[in-house]
Amino acid sequence: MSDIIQLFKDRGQGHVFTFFDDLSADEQAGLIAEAEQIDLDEIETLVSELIQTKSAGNDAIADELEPADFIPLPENGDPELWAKAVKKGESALRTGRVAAFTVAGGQGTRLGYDGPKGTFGVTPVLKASLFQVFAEKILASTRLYGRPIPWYIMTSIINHEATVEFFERNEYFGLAPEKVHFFSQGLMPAVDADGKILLAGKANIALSPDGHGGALRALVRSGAIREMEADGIDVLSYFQVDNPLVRCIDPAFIGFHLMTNSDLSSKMVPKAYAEEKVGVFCQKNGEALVVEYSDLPDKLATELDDNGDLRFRAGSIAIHIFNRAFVQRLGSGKDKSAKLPFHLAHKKVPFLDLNGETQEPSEPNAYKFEMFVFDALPFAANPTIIETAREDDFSPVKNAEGVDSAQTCRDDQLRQFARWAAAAGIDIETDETGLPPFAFEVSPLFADSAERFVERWNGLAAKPELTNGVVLI
Ligand code: UD2
Repeated sequence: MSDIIQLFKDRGQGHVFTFFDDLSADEQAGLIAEAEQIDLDEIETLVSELIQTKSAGNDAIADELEPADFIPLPENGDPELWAKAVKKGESALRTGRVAAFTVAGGQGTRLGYDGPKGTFGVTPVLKASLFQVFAEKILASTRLYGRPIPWYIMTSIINHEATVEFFERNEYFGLAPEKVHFFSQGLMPAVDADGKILLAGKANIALSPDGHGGALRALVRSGAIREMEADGIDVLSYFQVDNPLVRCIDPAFIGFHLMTNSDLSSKMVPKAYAEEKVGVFCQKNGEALVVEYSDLPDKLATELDDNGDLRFRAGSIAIHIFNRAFVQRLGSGKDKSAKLPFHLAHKKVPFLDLNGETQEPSEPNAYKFEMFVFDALPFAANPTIIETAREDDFSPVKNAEGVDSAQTCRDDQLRQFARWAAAAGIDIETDETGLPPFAFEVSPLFADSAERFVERWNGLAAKPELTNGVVLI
């Protein structure tokens, strides 16, 4: 018997091999390979610490939390400091120190879209995909600063092949293919309430991605970090696949990160309302951390300060800059004192029972374990948080309808294009929210900021009329 089967039996997980003798040689090898990826010590610890121990409850942390400090926008703070940051960031870009990094391994279940989320069409006229928008922003920065900006994309077993195929089919949207790197994130098994690992089929364990926090170890395991080191890259600009408004490459943000010698920098926006589904930047015993919305006690989420603003208002919009050496330290797992914790998710997971029958549970039956990338914050030296304007950095597509949907994101893109047009003196009538009455589009290759738009527009010999369906490329 294979050692791994014996090991699973000894650790009370032998049922994973119940149907082993019915499998073909290939299937047996596949199941063994899946089992070998699982760290049974880790699973045992997680089951005893997260499932079998009752948590102390949210209110226990409430007394220790303080709002985190952040650098306000220039109009609320120090414009000279921002100008210095922009210069510093631009210089890092001109010397080729920066890579872009997108986490795109999630399942995107809420959107109800069948395919990698990055392939979802989001722009108002062309319905260009999220990946295309990011690619063009990166290409625009590459042209502006005269140095290639490598792009690392983390996928998962669910969407890796389809993602790579999408880029190939679209000729990498004009980027140099050798500068676009894909790697798959790690997996964790789902377990039942007794900590037993679930089977997805006779030859498969119920495995799912290990959360975006898995990015740190995946960056190390895949060799990406070593490659960056060889290329002289030490700044990783991190963003999620669901947010086409993000400034993928933001010189001011990069500059602040470098000026403060930070291991991990983050952007915040003031929360729009107390229940908004974003994590909140806090401090505990002098250390910065993000408390996820579901973990923030209600009394803190709704507390007001003396000005009548939310006291805990620094919303995390999942835009960060990582220092390469910091990723290496956390992702290699060598520093035992700096390990991302796992979070528990109680979910409905279809599984094969021990009679070989597939069960489709109607209630949550299983626990999944996920790491969150922002849990790296307490381990970071000089964590820096800067404010950003929501309308220029954040409008995610998460849901099929309602808030954070394709519709709200389309409207936010249109408002941005209309603001840029207004900055160039173009007269477009908008409603009171800034939304124009027709759809037009500005490709990032034409302009990816108001300043750039004005410059490009003024340089056009023949200026088109901005009407319905017009696209500036
Ligand atoms: C995330 C943040 C939330 C806020 C919000 C902003 C968490 C837990 N919460 O909420 O605080 O910042 O975003 O939009 O992150 N992903 C992977 N692998 C995985 C899981 C997720 O790559 O195993 C990627 C996924 O493809 C997406 C991103 O991580 O790009 C966010 O995942 P999500 O949609 O689960 O996060 P959400 O909306 O709960």
